[in-house]
Amino acid sequence: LQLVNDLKPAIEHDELVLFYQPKLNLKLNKVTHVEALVRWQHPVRGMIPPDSFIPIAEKMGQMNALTRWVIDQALSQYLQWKEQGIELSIAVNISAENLKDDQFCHYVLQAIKDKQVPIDALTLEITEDAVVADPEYAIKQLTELRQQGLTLSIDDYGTGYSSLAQLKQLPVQELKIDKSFVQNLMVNEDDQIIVSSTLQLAHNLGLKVVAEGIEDEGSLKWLTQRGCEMGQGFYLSRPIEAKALTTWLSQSA
Ligand code: G
Ligand code: G
Ligand code: NA
Ligand code: MN
Repeated sequence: LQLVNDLKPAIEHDELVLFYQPKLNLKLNKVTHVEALVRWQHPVRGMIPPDSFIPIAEKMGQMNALTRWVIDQALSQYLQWKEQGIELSIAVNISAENLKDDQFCHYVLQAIKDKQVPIDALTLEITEDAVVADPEYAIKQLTELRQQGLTLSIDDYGTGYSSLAQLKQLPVQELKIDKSFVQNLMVNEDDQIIVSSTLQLAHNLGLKVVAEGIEDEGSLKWLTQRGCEMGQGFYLSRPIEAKALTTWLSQSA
């Protein structure tokens, strides 16, 4: 709790930093997207992972400030990469509180306009549970963002409590299969069945699929062979700082 009393000053004092994890386009074998993941470089406690402060920030009503910072930062990074000739679309994680904020849509669209980035510079990753909190209002906001051309993605698919009926109403283009089904893909037959079925379901609904939690070459091949569009995981790269990602890209090209 004491930590979170520090979060607003932490934003002001530039103690937060975004790490980026590549999302590999499995058809092109090319990194076209990255996911932004926040870390807190605390002056005393050192690097604090998001699991240690995001859940508390949610409870303390600080996620709107945090997400706004993340979006601004991500769009600036998009422009920096673009200047270096690197085109990377950036995915940002959205929480339940953001979808309840009646200024959320406006903020996102205005940020895109102010920074003069194309609408596909940004993808929003939304967990099923973020929508479940207030589905009607969440769907209203997401529909508005979709109508403006933003790419929306369902995160951690398969771990939430939403029904297929609710999922059907979400105006999303992408589904991320949760890492818990992917991490042990090569040794767990049930996971293979779940992932194959999810790929079919998603494709039949016209959604692209991202598999997260790819930890070995076998899983990467298995997913590529079955038409999974994108892959993300420690086997490819951990989340790393922007500079390190630039280097990683030039070495893996
Ligand atoms: O990066 P890491 O794997 O440690 O992230 C742990 C959790 O924190 C994940 O569930 C991730 O979605 C969440 N997380 C990381 N950055 C953000 C962020 O900017 N906003 C939100 N809402 N969640 C984030
Ligand atoms: O909840 P969300 O999907 O946004 O969380 C992403 C989290 O998953 C990040 O904390 C990231 O560090 C973690 N992650 C990404 N790839 C892998 C992986 O291959 N294995 C494991 N165990 N975690 C991963
Ligand atoms: Na995510
Ligand atoms: Mn996820």
